Amino acid sequence: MKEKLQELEKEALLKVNEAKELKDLQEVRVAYLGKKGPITEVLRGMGKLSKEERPVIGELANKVRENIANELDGKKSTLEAIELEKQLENETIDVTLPGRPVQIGGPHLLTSIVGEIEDLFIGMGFEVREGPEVETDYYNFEALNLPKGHPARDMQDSFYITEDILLRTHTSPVQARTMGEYNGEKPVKMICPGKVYRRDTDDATHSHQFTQIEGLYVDKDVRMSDLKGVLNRFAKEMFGEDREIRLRPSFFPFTEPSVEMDISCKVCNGKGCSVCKKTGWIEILGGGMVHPRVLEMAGYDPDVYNGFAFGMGPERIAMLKYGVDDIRHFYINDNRFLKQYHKA
Ligand code: 2U9
Repeated sequence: MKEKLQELEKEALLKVNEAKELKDLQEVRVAYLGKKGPITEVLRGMGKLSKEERPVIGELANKVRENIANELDGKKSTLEAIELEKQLENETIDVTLPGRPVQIGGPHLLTSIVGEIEDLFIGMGFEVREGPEVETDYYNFEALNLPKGHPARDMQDSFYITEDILLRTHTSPVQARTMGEYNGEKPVKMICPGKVYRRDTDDATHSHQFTQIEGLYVDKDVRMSDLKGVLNRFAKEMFGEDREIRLRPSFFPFTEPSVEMDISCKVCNGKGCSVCKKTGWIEILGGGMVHPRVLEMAGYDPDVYNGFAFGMGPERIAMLKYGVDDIRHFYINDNRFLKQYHKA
């Protein structure tokens, strides 16, 4: 019995020594120290031993058991340390790997165009002014020679908030407010960019909300030729020095005389193509000499002061400049469209 126990101990310690993984150790533990293991069996069979043998074998069996358990625990710690080492090695982060590319944003095409137009007019001495998008009927219509019942009010179906308050249909009220602020005493030379609202059904060329940039120059002795000179410079800076402009007579309630301005078509160079509808010219903005009644209502004496005004839609300018075929591209915010216009 003594030899058997010593043999079992030797055998078990050898297996512990050979174990390569934690699961091997567990197998050894179950095989030698488990309830059905040989040492337990020896202890169970103690009753059959003589009185003298019993304590000797009992002590030895416990010792063997303890030795194997100690070895198992020692080896377990070693294997666990090796496993942890391996795991740390596998999970190491290679800080020298290149990072994932980050999508870089950029200004919206409309923001860029508005900024470009602003810069051009600032260069010609205009100041940039902004005003409220929620306007009074007075500043949006009345002060611009559009009294109640004027047919042009029907042309501009508007978003009314109350009978007297609406979302502005153009940026002209900002100019009317500025003239009022200057009190008819000093010249006005300004542009006003901003959002405007009209009750239109959205399609490729209409949007219920769009952008306008309007300009106003009020001073003593302002002439139509000043308007033509400023707009000619704008057109050439914006679309290229090789573009020509032409003014056609038109009508706006707030300007008299009124004009519309065309630029020569870049696609066909004035010969006529589908872009310019075979005319060789493309309409880009409207303008005229400020109506004396508008000057008067804002506190400027029309016998002393006069002025020119103009208005344009930056979406249309961008569409012509970059060949964008649908105004809704500006508002859908599809990054595949927008990122084409991000400058590097
Ligand atoms: C005041 C006096 C006169 C602003 C003007 C236009 C002509 C014009 C449109 C072009 C396309 C706007 O974007 S658009 O829909 N505008 O043609 N705007 S004259 O005249 C003013 C403004 C303010 C006090």
